[in-house]
Amino acid sequence: MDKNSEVIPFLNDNKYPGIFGWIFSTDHKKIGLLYMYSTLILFIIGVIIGLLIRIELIAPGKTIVDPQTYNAFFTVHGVIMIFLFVIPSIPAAFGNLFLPIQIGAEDVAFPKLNLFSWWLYIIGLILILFSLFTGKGAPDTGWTFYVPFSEFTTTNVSVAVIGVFILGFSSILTGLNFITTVHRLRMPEMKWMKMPLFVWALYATAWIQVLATPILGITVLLIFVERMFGIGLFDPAKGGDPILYQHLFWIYSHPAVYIMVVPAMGVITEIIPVFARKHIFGYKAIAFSSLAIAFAGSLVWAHHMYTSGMSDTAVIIFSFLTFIVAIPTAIKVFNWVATLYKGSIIVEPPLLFALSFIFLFSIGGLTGLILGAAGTDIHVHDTYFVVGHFHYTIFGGTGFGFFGAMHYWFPKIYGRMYNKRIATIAWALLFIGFNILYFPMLVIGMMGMPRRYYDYLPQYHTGHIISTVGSWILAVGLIIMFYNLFKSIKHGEKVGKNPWEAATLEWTTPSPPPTLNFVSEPKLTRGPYDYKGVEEDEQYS
Ligand code: HEM
Ligand SMILES: [Cu+2]
Repeated sequence: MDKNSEVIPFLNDNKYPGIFGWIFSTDHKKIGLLYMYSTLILFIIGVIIGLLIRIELIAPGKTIVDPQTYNAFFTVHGVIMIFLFVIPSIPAAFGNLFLPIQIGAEDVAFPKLNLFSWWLYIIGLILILFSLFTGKGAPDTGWTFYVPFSEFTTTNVSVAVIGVFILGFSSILTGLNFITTVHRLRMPEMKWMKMPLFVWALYATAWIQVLATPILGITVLLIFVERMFGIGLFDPAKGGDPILYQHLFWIYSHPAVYIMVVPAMGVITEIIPVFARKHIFGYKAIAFSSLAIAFAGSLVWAHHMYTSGMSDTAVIIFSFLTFIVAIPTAIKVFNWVATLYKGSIIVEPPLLFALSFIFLFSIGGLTGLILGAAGTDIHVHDTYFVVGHFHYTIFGGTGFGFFGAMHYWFPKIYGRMYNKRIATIAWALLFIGFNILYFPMLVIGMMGMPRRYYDYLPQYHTGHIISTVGSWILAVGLIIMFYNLFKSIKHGEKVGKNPWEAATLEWTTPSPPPTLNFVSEPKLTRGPYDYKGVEEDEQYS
């Protein structure tokens, strides 16, 4: 393989000078990195606003901002984290980077559409940023834009919802591209049951993106229309129905939580067998449970609406369906644990993130059952218990899955390794800070602390102090983690093709991969989790 040294890695292959070589590139890997950098910047902005929220809440009464600004803070924090970070992050960043390589393809099915999707993301982002600084102030509705408030408020909701509408298109097009890519561009030897499970997870996600996202697009567009023309869709005073809005919103937004977490589960499924040196336990069960989650997860939207006045029968049906989703989810967790069982476990940073994903996501799932059960939900509905629950699921799950992906694929993307000791220290701080930050939220939520409140009663004070201190520990962990990764892009130790001795196709091509992904026609010599005789990493020379 002397040819490797002549191959230009995708990072240096520039048709245009400077930044244009990136923002006009149709290479799926560059687009993946564009998404990764843009979603990470948004994540950092979202975190800074989250830290400000926590500082405001460290004591009752006013601490740093007035109530109106506070409302803008939690709205913008939520909108950024959901629509600009977690939904696009793993599929658009790591899916773009590795889906084609894992199936032996040169690119996605529609490379130009892929670039266009990123541009739509940026346009949506610009509109949302625009909405913060123009008109009569940043939106203050919460990220759910619940009517009728979102129609009466004078803040800049109209611009923000158009931004969300455009982001929806970006997501749909990415999904469409991935579905077509998986169907049409797999190398011939790669049958469905030989695909890496990350590809399966992305495939299931792509279907949700294509089928559910249009509903969100229409819904936010209807808010815009009603704000502009006052035609009485959702406003009861004009004969509209606010509950209709909630149905439409959650018919998308519940499946959206699976857009966020199924790809992360895919990442975990790649990491665990590599570091347990064992074939994944229950390949088919994991593949089909991704599809099952996508399907069953589309039927449970009304569990967000138990308190909105549905019939008892409806409540019971939606509660039952919600519990059904726990089955394919639990199948995955059992299979990960079974893979680890009696494995020859090698503790490396990606595995630490994967293990904390399992732990934190399980707490998220269990608290989710408390919310999914109609009886207990009545007590904790709209309290901090909900805030604790979804941070455990989405940040503890998807967020840690994303960090795991960064640490797992970093050497492949940049051809260098980060400092593993620093990565481990960062991980420990993240994990500890995370629990100190969010666990008290579950407790004060059960005590009755309402969600989205500026001020609170003295009995919640201790919980808020602990939580705010936790947010600082977490922030230190993030700074160390990003510093370590960022520095290693240029200064990390060089690595060869396959530093983890993994078996999927991306590890058979040079690090970083060349523009068309493979130096010579890729060959499928083993299953994706078959580690027998995986070649030791060649030293970089
Ligand atoms: C340092 C990290 C973070 C901190 C300190 C933080 C803190 C908070 C706090 C205190 C609230 C509640 C605001 C209120 O109810 O008044 C909140 C809300 C929210 N957070 Fe975070 N958060 C962080 C990271 C994240 C991440 C990574 C995500 C998504 C992946 C996220 C998604 C949300 C959403 C969607 C809301 C809206 C809450 C609602 O609808 O009531 N947050 N965050
Ligand atoms: Cu839901």
